[in-house]
Amino acid sequence: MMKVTLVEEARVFIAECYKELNKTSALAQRLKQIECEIKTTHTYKHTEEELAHGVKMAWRNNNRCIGRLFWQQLQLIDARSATTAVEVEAALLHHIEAGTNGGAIRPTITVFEPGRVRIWNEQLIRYAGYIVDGKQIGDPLSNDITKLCQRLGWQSNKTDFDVLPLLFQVDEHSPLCMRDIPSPLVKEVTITHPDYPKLAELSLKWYAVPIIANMRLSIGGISYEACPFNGWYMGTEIASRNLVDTARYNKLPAIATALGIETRKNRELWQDRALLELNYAVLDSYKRAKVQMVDHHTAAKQFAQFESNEVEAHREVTGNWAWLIPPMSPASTHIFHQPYANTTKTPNFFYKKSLFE
Ligand code: HEM
Ligand code: NRG
Repeated sequence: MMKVTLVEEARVFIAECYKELNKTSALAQRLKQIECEIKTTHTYKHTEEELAHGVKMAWRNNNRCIGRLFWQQLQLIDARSATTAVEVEAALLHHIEAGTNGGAIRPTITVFEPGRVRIWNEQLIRYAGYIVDGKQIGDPLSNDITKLCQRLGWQSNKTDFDVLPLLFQVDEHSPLCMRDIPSPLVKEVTITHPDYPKLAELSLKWYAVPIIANMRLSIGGISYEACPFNGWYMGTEIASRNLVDTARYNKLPAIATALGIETRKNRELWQDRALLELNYAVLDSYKRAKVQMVDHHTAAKQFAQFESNEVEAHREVTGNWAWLIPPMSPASTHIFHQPYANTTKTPNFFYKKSLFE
């Protein structure tokens, strides 16, 4: 396959972007200027307006995301001028605060200059994981980064829910910076069930806002390697996966016991009954705590609205079926009953090589 050049990728993005922004009259001049800039510097810089729209397109194009109805609401924080550890830390803490917004979560993305900042955290807020005396404590997904933090001098109480520090470099040659997140910035929700007080005795909780920090954002041939972004949670992410997967918190048997459900026979559906009540408890707990969260039925309805909006806008809806169906009662949503073209449009978010390998 012939290599697509930066100029070509820039051309395609800028043309689409300016069309969507009703700025086609400025297109020719901007393209000429970008071509000049690439000739002399081998790269080009997006204007803030291009970046603000490019990040929205990237969200809109992500095949795995069921939350895309709200793509136009994404707030950009342009942190391309952050170059020192103090500035990067301030930008990350500001994102946590602005995105959380006291529980009225704002979909937010912070974009750092390409090829500079490296964030080691998978999400800005994540619980640590340890193996102590052969027993797992906390989130097993975090065992590697937790070990690294400990090697760098991080001390913790070794509970199931220790919030990891921020871990980043200002560029690839700089030392790792490790900074605790001030706890007032970390909103958390304790999980209770209105009808089963015993569930509270498991002391389960989760943080309010998922802020994914380990993906790469590609816009018009430019790769933004540090671009933490957040929306709000769909209940199943926590109640059908994080607290339940055997490779995560693995709490289903304990939950069934707390609910007084017998766990001996598969065909009595104890797993399904426990999952249902945990999902109910998580949604109810976030509601009581006034932290925004969507249930999977509402999210699927919102996604249906997104699909019809896209048809209206004459854009093809692409999707990854296996990721779009919720992990609970998938066949109760329309998504289950139709296929999606899993082709990749850009701008988009991509995985990058793990920094731990
Ligand atoms: C994936 C929901 C906002 C980008 C997902 C997933 C869910 C979801 C349920 C699947 C996650 C999983 O199974 O682990 C939502 C909801 C949002 C939202 C309810 C509320 C506003 C956003 C925003 C962005 C975004 C603001 C980016 C600007 C993505 C991406 C993935 C994803 C890139 C795929 C992650 C991966 O490949 O690992 N979303 N999302 N989402 N979402 Fe969203
Ligand atoms: N399942 C992960 C989060 C993945 C993205 N989900 C969102 N994204 N809701 C978890 O922590 O459970 N978002 O940007 O809101």
